[in-house]
Amino acid sequence: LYSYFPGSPSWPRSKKRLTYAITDTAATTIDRATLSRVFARAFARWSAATTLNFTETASARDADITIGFHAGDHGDGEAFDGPLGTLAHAFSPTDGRFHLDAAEAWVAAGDVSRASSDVAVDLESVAVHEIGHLLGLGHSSEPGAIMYPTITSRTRKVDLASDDVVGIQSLY
Ligand code: TQI
Ligand code: CA
Ligand code: ZN
Ligand code: ZN
Repeated sequence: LYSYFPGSPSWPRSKKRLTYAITDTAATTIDRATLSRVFARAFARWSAATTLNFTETASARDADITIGFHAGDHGDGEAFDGPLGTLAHAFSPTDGRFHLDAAEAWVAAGDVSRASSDVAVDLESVAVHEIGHLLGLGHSSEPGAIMYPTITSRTRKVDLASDDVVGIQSLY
């Protein structure tokens, strides 16, 4: 079963268009075009299940959601920890911050199960989960759900389960 954050915060129900900016990329070797494509695909999973729309914008100042790669202590009290452990974190609505651990062996294209690194992590899978948090979903007790709080390294999991869909549709 899905859950929400305490108090069930959400983006305003009248606001159907949310914008995002990919702002801090200095700490990753993944190129900009690839990042744009992967995050667009991750947002599309959620827009397909809701009346929400997501558009990338170049300006962080105008963006509802900001996405960036950070290493170690990056000033928000939630330090990253090197390969594996915490992969990424996102804050509840309407904060909009989504941070990824720059130390992960991110796989942005191709088959993560065949990656050369045994600590490889699929970027799109983590993005789909963190966008769930950005929109207001907490964790699910359903092992098949995107919002289930465990992912195996070298695994791709990007399809919303009906539990995720019912959860997000009940919030928006
Ligand atoms: N990051 C945790 C997560 O996103 C951070 C976190 C813990 C959190 N509790 C939270 C965020 C409550 C919001 C609300 O769950 S993580 C997974 C999963 C992580 C974990 O790096 O451990 C995924 C990132 F669910 F598979 F375990 C992505 Cl998909
Ligand atoms: Ca980590
Ligand atoms: Zn952070
Ligand atoms: Zn989570």
